[in-house]
Amino acid sequence: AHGTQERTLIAVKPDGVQKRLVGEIIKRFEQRGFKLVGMKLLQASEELLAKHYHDLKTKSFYSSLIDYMSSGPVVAMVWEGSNVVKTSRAMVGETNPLDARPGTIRGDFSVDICRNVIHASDSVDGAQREIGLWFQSNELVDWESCLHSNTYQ
Ligand code: DGI
Repeated sequence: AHGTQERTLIAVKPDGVQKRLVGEIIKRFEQRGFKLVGMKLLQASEELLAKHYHDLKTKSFYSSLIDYMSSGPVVAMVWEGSNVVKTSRAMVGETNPLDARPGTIRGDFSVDICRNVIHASDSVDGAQREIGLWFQSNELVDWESCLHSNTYQ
């Protein structure tokens, strides 16, 4: 149960907050057995979003993406566990909700690529970079799980 511990950045996007999906999303990560080590509700600045999405700066949809992501509050979280980066991408589903399978978060709660409910880091290195953008180190809490079974990470 205690393999290599990874961390990932999960963010409930403004449409996810508006659709009251914060609790549902937290529930899925808790039930999967991951450990919550950081969480906050914030209005993301354009400066933060520009850093977060720097890869996409040349894309045609970039400015609408920044407008959407800054249109309302986001819930940013850091989840920890073995293989959490890859597993959370599987839980989230494909970028385009039309390709996301039922049972995934995007496949269950969205239909539009411009409002796809949730962000999840796509690599261990990317996660580290993103966590550094969204959180100060003193906002992350290291706590020991007292449930030492195979159920919890
Ligand atoms: O890691 P993902 O969020 O699954 O995907 P990504 O990092 O390639 O893109 C970041 C976000 O940008 C994505 O969640 C939605 C938006 N996006 C990506 N590709 C397109 C897009 N938006 C539009 N309108 N069209 C796209 O082709």
